[in-house]
Amino acid sequence: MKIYFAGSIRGGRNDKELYFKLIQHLAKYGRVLTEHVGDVELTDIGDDGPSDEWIYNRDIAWLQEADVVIAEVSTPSLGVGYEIGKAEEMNKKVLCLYRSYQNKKLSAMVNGDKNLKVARYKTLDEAKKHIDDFLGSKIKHQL
Ligand code: 6IA
Repeated sequence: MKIYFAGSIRGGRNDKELYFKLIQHLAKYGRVLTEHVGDVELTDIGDDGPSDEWIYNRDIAWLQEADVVIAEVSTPSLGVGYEIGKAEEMNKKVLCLYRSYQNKKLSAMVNGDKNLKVARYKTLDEAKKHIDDFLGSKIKHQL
């Protein structure tokens, strides 16, 4: 299974360790195409590629290639929101993981979209359980 993990880069890197741990868990299910999102050395400047256009084209190609998309949406990110919209357009199954804190509400454009699976969690173990339920059902669905 090819997995596209989306998480904030220029939107802010506060959750980078969490992304790293989620990606480690996802790797048990298949190949995570976007491992760099969990790179703890990566800052919110976020440019290693030749240009933003190159990064965009590579990420869209990976989205197309992916079987599922897992987006961590607790740190608001334009890029992650864009990727979720694109993935939906491509008819991909999308799981959005949201850690509610400080009474901050998730964007209505994600929370209100019935084509997305939005899962709330507080602990890493809860987030992993959501992933297991989502990918477990995806595997069964394919059989
Ligand atoms: O608006 P943001 O930067 O927060 O958007 C983050 C999302 O866009 C992530 O889910 C990524 O898939 C994608 N993205 C944004 N910047 C990059 C990037 N920069 N490389 C790959 N995907 C990106 C280069 C960083 C590099 C060290 C790998």
